[in-house]
Amino acid sequence: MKELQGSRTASGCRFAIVAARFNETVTDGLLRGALEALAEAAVRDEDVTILRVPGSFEIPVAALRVAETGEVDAVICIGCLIKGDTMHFEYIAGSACQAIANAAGATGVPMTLGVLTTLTEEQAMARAADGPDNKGREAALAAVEMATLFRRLQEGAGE
Ligand code: DLZ
Repeated sequence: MKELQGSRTASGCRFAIVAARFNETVTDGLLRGALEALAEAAVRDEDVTILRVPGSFEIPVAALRVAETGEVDAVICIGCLIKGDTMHFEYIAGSACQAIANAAGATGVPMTLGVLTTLTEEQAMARAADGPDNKGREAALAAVEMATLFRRLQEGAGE
């Protein structure tokens, strides 16, 4: 029997972060959390590419494009949808999350979800605050685990 799992450190792995500008105060907090987590995981700055997109609706296509380059081990998706801000909340949230999952499935590149969907700005700010509960941080940790899991799978593929 063989059991594989990812690691908490990912030196040598390359990551893309696709970050929406809409609700920028929140997404900047999520981005900060993601970058801190990658640094703690021994990921070098030169192995991180940040793609800024206008809003959450544009995240999936950017994530797909960067994954298709074959130059990243995982993509961290960062955005913030606040229900009060948009009549399209459910539509954008549902389609963006589904399209991110589709892009991951289509490319085989792990894509992790740091896209907040909250009822209020206060809830969003709380999830983007510095500290262990920052959702950008959580998305980056998941990306580290998936990237290293797939590297190990690749290394063992010839066995
Ligand atoms: C238009 C819009 C609205 C109303 N609300 C949000 C939001 O809460 N969070 C977000 O990330 N983006 C929002 N957008 C922008 C859309 O995601 C998209 O960028 C535009 O509709 C242009 O395609």
